[in-house]
Formats: sequence, structure tokens, C-alpha cells
Amino acid sequence: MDTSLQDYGFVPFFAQQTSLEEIEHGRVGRVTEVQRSLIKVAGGSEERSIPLTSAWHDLAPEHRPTVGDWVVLDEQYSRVERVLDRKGIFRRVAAGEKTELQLIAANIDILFVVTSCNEEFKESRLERYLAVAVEAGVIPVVVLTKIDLSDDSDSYAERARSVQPGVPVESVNALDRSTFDGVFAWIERGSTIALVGSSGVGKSTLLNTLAETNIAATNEIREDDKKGRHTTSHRALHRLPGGGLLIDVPGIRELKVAEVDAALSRVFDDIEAMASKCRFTDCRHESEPGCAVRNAVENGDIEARRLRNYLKLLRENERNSASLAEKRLQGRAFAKHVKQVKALKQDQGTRN
Ligand SMILES: Nc1nc2c(ncn2[C@@H]2O[C@H](COP(=O)(O)OP(=O)(O)OP(=O)(O)O)[C@@H](O)[C@H]2O)c(=O)[nH]1
Ligand SMILES: [Mg+2]
Ligand SMILES: [Zn+2]
Repeated sequence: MDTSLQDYGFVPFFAQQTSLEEIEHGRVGRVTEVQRSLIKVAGGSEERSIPLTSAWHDLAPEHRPTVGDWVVLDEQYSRVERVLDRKGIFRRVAAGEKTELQLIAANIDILFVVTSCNEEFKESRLERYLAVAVEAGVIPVVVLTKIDLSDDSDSYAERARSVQPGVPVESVNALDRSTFDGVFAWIERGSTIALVGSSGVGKSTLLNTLAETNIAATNEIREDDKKGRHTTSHRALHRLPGGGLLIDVPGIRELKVAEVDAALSRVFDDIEAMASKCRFTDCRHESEPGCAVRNAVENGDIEARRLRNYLKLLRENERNSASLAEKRLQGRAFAKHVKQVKALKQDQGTRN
């Protein structure tokens, strides 16, 4: 097999979905960038820019190629013939009024949830990211940046660890490789890491320091409120010189969740275990009598903030999952209608 495909993370799961002929002709590749009407595909031989035809735009977002996907091109390398089944997908509900999924990165092995030792740090935000990571089937690692700017970085690391026992936390100065031992341990040849988090936490800085060149633009954060300036504008997959693949993602303002039921049970297993002791099996832990969860909050066994975030995520998940399900149903009904109309026309055609 082409070694460069392996360098891009081409494992048997994907090889089984392609033919030897497609591989030998350099028609198989990995999506490294997605722009409005074209995608960049690398790995087969040279990196190619492939136009994304309108047929792809007509599909639901989850069926379109995204960064990290494996695709097969046609014989002329002029279009995407198919997108290979994914090992996993990191996605969110797109910002805005409509409930629509937005893909962030496909086929990632590890998610670096980047957060920094300043006002940006929020346990509730980490819980949100962890839920989406668990749902995507990836290993989440919290990367805590800007330890050089804080007198109290250990307490930030402690707070990050308390969000979920066992979650790895790596503390770094993103500008200084000598602090990267913990981070290096996660990087392997052919494995894919996505960098996600708020704007200004240092995702692109991490990438540049790891790559030892300035691949991505970075920008100072606002002094008054420590907010970033949304410097990175599109997602891109980069190959690190020492092996390993890194996807730099623009700062996420709001990671809205949908279809993360099982993941919420995992991330909040302490609350769910306690909920089994509530008097009513359908207790919403609001004002019901005999609520073991609220009791645990009063005793200080569960943080009030954590319960609030859990209930907020539950409601958000319920609402968004329901509207996605409805949308899919409408989509199917419409497709069926189109099929019937076509069949009818064909039928009339043959009779005429
Ligand atoms: N001192 C110090 N500065 C850092 C660290 N990490 C990031 N910075 C600085 O923080 C600013 C923002 O970093 P970026 O890498 O642009 O942040 P980003 O997460 O890519 O932001 P977006 O692309 O907007 O999502 C830059 O000025 C970096 O130099 C760190 O660990 N220590
Ligand atoms: Mg950036
Ligand atoms: Zn309860």
C-alpha cells in the first residue's frame, strides 16, 4: 500500500471500503480542507483541489465530505465519487435559529479540548465538550494553555480534572515546546487529533509550536475580557513533521448539542446514579419531594453548578434531537413523494 496513505491515517477500516485499483490510481485521499465550492484532498499522490458540485450541496450536511473524511475520486480526479464510512464524527448543532447539524471533523482519534488559565475557563464548557467527544467515540484530552501567564495554573488543572475523574489534563505554555512532554505522548504517526475550544485559547499557537513553523495565523486576545478575535476562519488538517495529523478548528462560540443522550449519562454518571434513588422514577430534580439529587446538592456531594449544567444540557439535547428527528422524517417523506412522482411520470411515459 502507498505509505503516504498510511501517513494520513489510512487504516484497514477504510481500506476495506476501497478497491486496489482505486488505491493504485491515486483516487483515494483524505480531505484536508473544505471551502465553499471546493475541497482539498491529499494522500493519494499530490494534493488536489476538487470542485464540490451542487449535487453534494443538495445532500443533508452529514452526508457531505468534511475535513478528515476519506473520499474516492473519479478516474479523471475531477469530482468526489463517494465518501467512505466514518469511524466517528465530531459535530454540533450549527449556530443560528435553524436546528441543523454542522460537521466539525471526521475520523479523529483524539480530541484536544483547549482551554486557558484565565476568565475563559469554565467547568460547564468542558462538560459540554466532553459529552460531544464521548458521543463521537474519541479520547478527550483537556489541554490547559497559558500556564506561564497564571500564578495559579495548578488550581485550574485541578478544576479541569474534577470535571470528570480520569480525564487527562495536559498543562502547557503553547509557545514553548519544552512544556509539551505531556502533549507529545498523545501524538502518533497516522493518528488524528482535532483542536477545539473557544477563540483565543491558543489552538493555532499549539499547532505552530508542534509543527515548528508558522503554518497558521494567530492573534492577540482582547486585554479587557480575554476574548479571542476569531483568527482561524476555516478548518484544516495538517501533517506534523514527526508524524501525526492535527486539525485546527476555528474558535467555537457555542457548542450546541443534539443526540448525545448516552454521552450525557456517561459524563454525569454521578448525578444519574444518585437519580436512581429519587422517589419518582421520572423525577426532574426540580421541586419534587424525595429528590435524592437535590438532597446531594444540599449536602455538598454534588455541585449546584454541575446539576444546573446537566439539566440545561438535558433540555437542550431533548429539544434539538426532537427537531432533528422531525426534519429527517420530513426529508424522507419528501424523498418518497419525489420517487412516486417520478414513477408516475415514467409509467405515463411508457404508456404514451
Ligand atoms: N503566553 C502565552 N500566550 C499564549 C499561549 N497560548 C496562546 N497564546 C497567545 O494567545 C493568543 C491567541 O492564540 P491563537 O493561537 O491565535 O488562538 P486560537 O485558539 O487559535 O484562536 P482562534 O483561531 O480565534 O480560534 C496569541 O497571541 C498567542 O500568542 C500560552 O500558552 N502562553
Ligand atoms: Mg486559531
Ligand atoms: Zn430527583
